[in-house]
Formats: sequence, C-alpha cells, structure tokens
Amino acid sequence: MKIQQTLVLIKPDGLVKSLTGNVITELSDTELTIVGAKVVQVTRELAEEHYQHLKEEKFFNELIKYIMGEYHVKRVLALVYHGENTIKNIRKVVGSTHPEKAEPTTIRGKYGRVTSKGVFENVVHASENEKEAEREIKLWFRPEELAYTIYPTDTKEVKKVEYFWKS
Ligand code: DAT
Ligand code: MG
Repeated sequence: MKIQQTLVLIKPDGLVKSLTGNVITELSDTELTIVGAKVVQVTRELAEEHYQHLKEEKFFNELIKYIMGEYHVKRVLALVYHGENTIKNIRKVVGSTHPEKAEPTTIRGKYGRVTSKGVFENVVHASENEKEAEREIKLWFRPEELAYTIYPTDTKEVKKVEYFWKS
C-alpha cells in the first residue's frame, strides 16, 4: 500500500449542475481524506499549463474554454485527496475519460455528456499517475493551503502585502 495524494477538480459543468455534493459523496466511499480545497477562477495560463500534454490535440482550444468556464460558470472546485493508493482508487470512482464509455455507476458515467461540439463534459478531473499528481498539486496549490503534504517544502523570507476585511 502506498500513500499518495491526488488532485481532483470539480469542473464548471459539475458546479453549474450542482453536483458538488454528489461528487464528494461518491469520492468519500474511497475513505480517503481531503487535505486541501478551494474555489479557483481558472486563467488561460493555468488551464494551458494543466493540460500541456494535450497541446497538439485538435480539441485543445475547446478543452481550455471548457475548463476556464466559458460554457458554464467561471470557477472550479480544486481538491487534494490523501491516502492509500489514492490515484487508482479515485480514478476508479471517476470512470473513463469519454462519458459514454465510462461505466454507468462511475461519476463520469452518471453525470457526464459529450456536447454537439465534441467537448467531453466529464464533470471531474483526477490525476493519472504519481508524477502528474505531484505536478498538478504543485501547480494548483501552495504548500500552506494543504493540511498535510507528502512533498518536501522549503521556506524563504518574502515581503508580503496582506489583505484584511475593512472595519
Ligand atoms: P482524463 O481526464 O481521463 O485524465 P486526458 O488526460 O486524456 O483524460 O484528457 C484530459 C481531458 O481532455 C479529458 O478529461 C477530456 C478531454 N479529452 C480527452 N480526449 C478527448 C477527445 N478525444 N475529444 C474531446 N475531448 C477529449
Ligand atoms: Mg489526464
């Protein structure tokens, strides 16, 4: 058994369809722990970096528009799950990439669809392997945003502007 962390994104179609509760419930069957969670407005830069391995695909532009929320709502919910064999366990509950080919009982099988433009609205993202999980978690989260991290961290002094609520 291997302790791993994995990045899960509830994509804009999942949020607009109010599927957050359903997705988290399905994922809680894996008995893994959430160690990070935040709502993110995805910039083009973040989207292109996240999906860099698909840059040459003909569906890349549509994919970037979809994850940036141009078809639904401009936010995603980013989560980091922690536990034994997290990557495989989560991918199993999430299902195959193509929603129509995903097992009907998986998240993508239940809630996903393919649009007439050919966009796979597959509700969630989940990291594929350990290397990708590490790359993605470090792309989406800062170390202090995680309750626990398995990757080494470092510190340095920085001059910082802090925001406060106006009184
Ligand atoms: P996964 O999200 O299952 O890891 P992936 O990394 O291969 O799959 O692709 C990332 C996303 O790109 C995927 O969730 C949906 C989209 N995608 C993949 N293949 C596609 C295709 N043939 N047509 C349209 N969109 C596709
Ligand atoms: Mg992938």
